[in-house]
Amino acid sequence: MVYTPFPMDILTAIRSAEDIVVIGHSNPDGDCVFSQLALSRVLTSLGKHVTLLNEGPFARDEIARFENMFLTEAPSSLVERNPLVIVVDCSTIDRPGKVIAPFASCRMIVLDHHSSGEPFTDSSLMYIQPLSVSTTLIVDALREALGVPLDQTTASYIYKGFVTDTGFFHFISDKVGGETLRRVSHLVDHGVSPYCVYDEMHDGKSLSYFKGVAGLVDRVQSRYDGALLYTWQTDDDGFEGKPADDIYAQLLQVEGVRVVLFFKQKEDEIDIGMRSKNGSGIDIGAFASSHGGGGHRYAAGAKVKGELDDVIRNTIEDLRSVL
Ligand SMILES: [Mn+2]
Repeated sequence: MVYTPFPMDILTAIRSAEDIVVIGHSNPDGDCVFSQLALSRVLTSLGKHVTLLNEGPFARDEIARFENMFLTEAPSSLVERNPLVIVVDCSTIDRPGKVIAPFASCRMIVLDHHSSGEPFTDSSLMYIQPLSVSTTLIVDALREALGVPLDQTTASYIYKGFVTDTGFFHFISDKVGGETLRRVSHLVDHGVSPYCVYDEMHDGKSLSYFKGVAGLVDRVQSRYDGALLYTWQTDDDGFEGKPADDIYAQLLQVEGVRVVLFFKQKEDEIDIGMRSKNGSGIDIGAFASSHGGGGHRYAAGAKVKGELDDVIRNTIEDLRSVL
């Protein structure tokens, strides 16, 4: 059973709260944004006053149009009301960035599915389920526990987080059981069209985006007899859009590959996106954790200060023992 019963403290805290702030991680992805949006609808239907906080940026195409539903800073009037805080899709307290600091003394519920991390609230207010393929499915389980009926818009948010984190059904192992897909079938019964959502979340890219992706693929380097493939993007590339997921999807299909790394220069920091191949036996989340980052078994990341060349060289060297 993936979705074990929710701690009574979580349900009681939500039922008795008037003001609730829902916080997600900075640089949000679809699972984070749609978890916040779905949870907001569930809580609003219970009569709660809900504020969505996320410092952004809302850089990905599929979430950009929802930006106006979020505050990027905590209003002091809200902090003074001592709201209940619910943090979603965050495994450590630094993931939300600066928006969480004003609420340090508030009661905090954490809903997450990352396999690594540092607890940052009372254990009775945490619901951490690494076997949940997305945080939106945890929100769906919470909705059910609170006795809130599903509606089409909430179902579409839950589905969009699910497809973001599963690469549209790709990264689902048998360990998560039929329970996961039964939850998804319920979403379809409530009016979600998988076909339409796929198109909605992929269409509208420019041709120059794909030429840019081709350029990044063109510079891919292979190490450890092809077990590692990596590429990089610098500020000078002037790239529009977020190519990482398209890069991973292609490179993870190459014969013999076990790990794909994508280095992205952001001013004085390098963002390292990491993926390991299903069946490779490599827990890239654990590797990311040992480099100050975190994530899941097959998908993780870390931010490292330094020059691009140095970070690439050091990371590749550190992977030697893993590969
Ligand atoms: Mn997630």
